[in-house]
Amino acid sequence: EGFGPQEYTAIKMEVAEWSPAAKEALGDKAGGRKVFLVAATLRPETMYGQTNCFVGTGIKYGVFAANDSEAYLCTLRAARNMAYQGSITPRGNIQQLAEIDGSKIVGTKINAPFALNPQVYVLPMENVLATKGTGVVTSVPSDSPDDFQTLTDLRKKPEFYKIDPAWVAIDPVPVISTPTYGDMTAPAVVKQFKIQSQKDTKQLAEAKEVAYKEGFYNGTMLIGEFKGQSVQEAKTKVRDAMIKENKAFAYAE
Ligand code: A2H
Repeated sequence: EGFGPQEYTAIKMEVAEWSPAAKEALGDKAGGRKVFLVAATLRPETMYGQTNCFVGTGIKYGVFAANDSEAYLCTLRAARNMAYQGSITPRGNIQQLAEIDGSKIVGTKINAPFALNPQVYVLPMENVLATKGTGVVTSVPSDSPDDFQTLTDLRKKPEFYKIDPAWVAIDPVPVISTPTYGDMTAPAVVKQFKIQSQKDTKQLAEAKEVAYKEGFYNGTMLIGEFKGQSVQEAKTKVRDAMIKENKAFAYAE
């Protein structure tokens, strides 16, 4: 990791239908506000390929008022950063409406902005860090080795992970083409590194580095408004378009 702040794009994924456990835990605490799961990403240009979203089952999340009509679900740590950065109003002030365990959010259906599959499910991921980003990770298995391997694990053992197989039904979507790995960079790199499960964290870290560099320096968009353009060109354009449509905002830490 480099020095200085990391610049993320915070993706706003509106809750379409809460899981029964989340519904019970939250009641009407959001006060009629629309609630969004907020995911921090370094790859906004891949959002066309979201197939689900991940939370950590051992992580505590909060629902925070963003303004009078919207609330954000993320970690308390992230909400504090958002408040200092002015993405939660009034600036510097956080109002926590509810607290909820990650395990209860699993199974919630959300709207994934810009995605080819506009509604996706929240699933558990073992390697979500409470100390990074918002604690919510949007999943793009075509381009993220971590996301692809976690989806693979969940599909193999749905009972073990306490999920409904219907929640992992969406297949990876080709978003970016790379000269070395083709239209599905993450699955190809996971195979190359012989990764077997999301517990192979060391190989996954290497795979992540390889896939990230290949996509960023050599990738071409296969989908969306900037189809045919290089990833380097498209990245900021997709980000700006999402922010303009109020589907995302800048987040740094
Ligand atoms: B990225 P860095 Cl397609 N715990 O978004 C674990 N991982 C987290 C996280 C957390 N709390 N918060 C964010 N992340 C993930 C897309 C993506 C990402 C693709 C390819 C690579 C990639 C879709 N998931 O990241 O440690 C998020 O996944 C590889 C760099 O700050 C976020 O971007 O460098 C990335 O890790 C941030 O990782």
